[in-house]
Amino acid sequence: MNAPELFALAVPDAELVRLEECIRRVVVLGDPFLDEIATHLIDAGGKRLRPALTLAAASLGPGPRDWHAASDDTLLGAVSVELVHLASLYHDDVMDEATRRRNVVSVNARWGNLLAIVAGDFLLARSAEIAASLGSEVAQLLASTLGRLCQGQVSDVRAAYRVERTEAEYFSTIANKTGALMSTACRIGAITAGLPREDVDRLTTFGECLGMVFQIRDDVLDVLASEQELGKPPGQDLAEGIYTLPVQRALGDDTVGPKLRSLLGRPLSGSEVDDARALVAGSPGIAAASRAARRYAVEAIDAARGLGDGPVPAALERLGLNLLEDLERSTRALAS
Ligand code: GRG
Repeated sequence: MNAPELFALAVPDAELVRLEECIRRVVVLGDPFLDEIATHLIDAGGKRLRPALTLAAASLGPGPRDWHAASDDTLLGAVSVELVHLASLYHDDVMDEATRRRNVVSVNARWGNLLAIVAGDFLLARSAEIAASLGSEVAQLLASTLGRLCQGQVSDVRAAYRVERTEAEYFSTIANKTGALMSTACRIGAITAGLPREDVDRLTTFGECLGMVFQIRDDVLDVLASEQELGKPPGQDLAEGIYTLPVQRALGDDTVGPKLRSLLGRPLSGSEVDDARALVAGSPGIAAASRAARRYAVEAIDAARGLGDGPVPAALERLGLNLLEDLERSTRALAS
């Protein structure tokens, strides 16, 4: 399954067009230089998974649980979520000295770190302004989510090259880095559509658990996938000393652990990254990470089922299943 199919939520095309128009309208203020930097990654594409979650959640308002046109508030909520995500990518690429993002040159590589950071701040500012127009609950939610993103990023930086990083630390970091914004994307859709509180909470749980599955899958793919599949060199986490769940489990394995431990804990050369990837790929760490993802996927799917019958709950459930099945397929392919 390719990426668009894997992540497809079946948002109607007309809604996706409205979303794209709204993102650009909010960001383009008429200064050609700033406009170009601020729209660089928007034009480069991306899955738009988070705003799609907002639109899906809002479609669960009164009436059949099918797709319908989002209100202006929901659309702005979806845009504010995507802008926080974009800003985090601008800043993350500066921190990682990344050269590519969304299959184009990264903002920092093209315009330098200073402009990449300030342009990221600009996107955040636009997001905050929109969020404020949607009321204090949405504004507060987005601000606390931003705080969680920063907490997640700081804990990743602090964990660099620490082979003794605990699994509890790993789970809390990915919940903050990835679970938080997916959860908020769903919650903002639910709030702006005036859903009953129990559905707001179900959608929040769905987004948080989906984010966990998404990130564990990402971390497994960093070990297993090729550069062509990833669109960036594999093993980047290992190279940067970020030891994710499959690596942690491999470190705890009696057969592979000692050899892996002797490699890690310091920056690695290209061939050492390949050696470390091969050790983790040949360890029980991949299957263990896949089992952990399954637990979160089951929780996400349960939450989606609690949202009743209809195309939109079914699409949410399918998304959770797709991510899990894709991860389990990679794990099985390795074993065979
Ligand atoms: C300035 C908002 C802000 C935050 C500062 C840099 C930082 C703190 C946080 C970064 C957190 C981070 C990079 C988390 C990873 C998120 C992630 C899974 C990105 C990839 O998401 P996709 O695959 O990307 O949905 P596309 O390009 O498809 O949108």
